[in-house]
Amino acid sequence: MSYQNLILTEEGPFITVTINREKALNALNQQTMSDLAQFFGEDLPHRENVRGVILHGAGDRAFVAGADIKEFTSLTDDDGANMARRGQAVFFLIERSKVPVVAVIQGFALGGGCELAMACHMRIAGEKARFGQPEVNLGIIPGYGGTQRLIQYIGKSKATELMMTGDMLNAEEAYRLGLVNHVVPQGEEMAKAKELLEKIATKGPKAIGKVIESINAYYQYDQDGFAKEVDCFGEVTLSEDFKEGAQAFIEKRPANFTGK
Ligand code: CO8
Repeated sequence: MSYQNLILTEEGPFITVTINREKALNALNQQTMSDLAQFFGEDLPHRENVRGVILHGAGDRAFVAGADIKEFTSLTDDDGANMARRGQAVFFLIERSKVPVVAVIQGFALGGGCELAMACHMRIAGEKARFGQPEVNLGIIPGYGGTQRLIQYIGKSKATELMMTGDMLNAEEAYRLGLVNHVVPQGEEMAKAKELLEKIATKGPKAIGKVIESINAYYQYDQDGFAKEVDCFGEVTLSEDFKEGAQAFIEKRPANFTGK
């Protein structure tokens, strides 16, 4: 299979998937989302000998700086909810993968990037990593599962604060709150991820798949939150504030929100 925005590097039983949009800080445009859906939905399930996947972003400035804001300006009325629904479906493919997926985070993991990292089974952060859900700066909310998964990882109080302020966590704070599994010096992220996956690869692959399935079941007791997020996301993408927020980002100026 071929991918426009992903680079696959195979090394023994492991595949490293690089999101390759360095100039846009690896922002998730629709092509990249399609590539991720193709890899995790169609390609990976047929590779029986794969024992782990590392997901990271090209360069050292960002894992992923969010959904591609430049694509937002052409959204039509129904697009917001549909994009959120489709994006959640892609991230469910990752979360439900039978082989472990480890996110390696260097630099920014913001918005959809933080949501992508949270859909992976584990996260290794470099010491300069930054995490956040800054969607409110654009007049929208997280739409790729962030309102649900951030609470699962760090608890409701801090998740609420982060999603309302758009503030970022540094790597140590993210570790202390339980968002990441390990923080390592810059340049050692990949080695740590490989070390982790090599250890897991010595265990029974079927058992690892069932660990993932069972852990995911813990969070399926109420999927209404995800549906609610889709509805809310659809609503905010219809607002004037959102148009203003996206335009202000592109024009590199502060947004002038009116609450409409
Ligand atoms: N989308 C598109 N382009 C981006 C994005 C993005 N999310 N982030 C950065 N870029 C681009 C910049 O526009 C810039 O491009 P150019 O050189 O052509 O102007 C390039 O990447 C480098 O960025 P900066 O010059 O801004 O780099 P800085 O080091 O000054 O700042 C930041 C880095 C802080 C990461 C800054 O770029 C930033 O704030 N980015 C936006 C972060 C953000 O708001 N992310 C959330 C987006 S919304 C989202 O993810 C919603 C998810 C759910 C979507 C549901 C379906 C629609």
